[in-house]
Amino acid sequence: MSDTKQAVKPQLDQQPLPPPKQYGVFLLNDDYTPMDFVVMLLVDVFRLPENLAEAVMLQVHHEGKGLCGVYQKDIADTKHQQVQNLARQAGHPLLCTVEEV
Ligand code: NFA
Repeated sequence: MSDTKQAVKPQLDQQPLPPPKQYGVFLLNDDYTPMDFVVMLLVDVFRLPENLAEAVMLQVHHEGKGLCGVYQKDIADTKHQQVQNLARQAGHPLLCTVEEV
């Protein structure tokens, strides 16, 4: 039986892939979502430590918008969906956006 295995050619001439695009997930302020709920989301969804979660929540509250985390597209979209699902289940109008950064 002949050996049909092909030699694997090392592709040393190929350029490395460009780094994947990065997407920020931002929270937007509103007048109704409780501060404690926003802090809980930042800890549970974005894995921020409590003190940083509080700082991001206050930034959103005072400045209208704040960055929660930066991810590749599929992960950013999942975080966005988790935020919207948890907010709607709890009856809060909290909004979040995904933007290339
Ligand atoms: N502005 C909201 C309040 O006063 C708190 C809030 C913070 C909402 C961050 C949304 C995002 N209850």
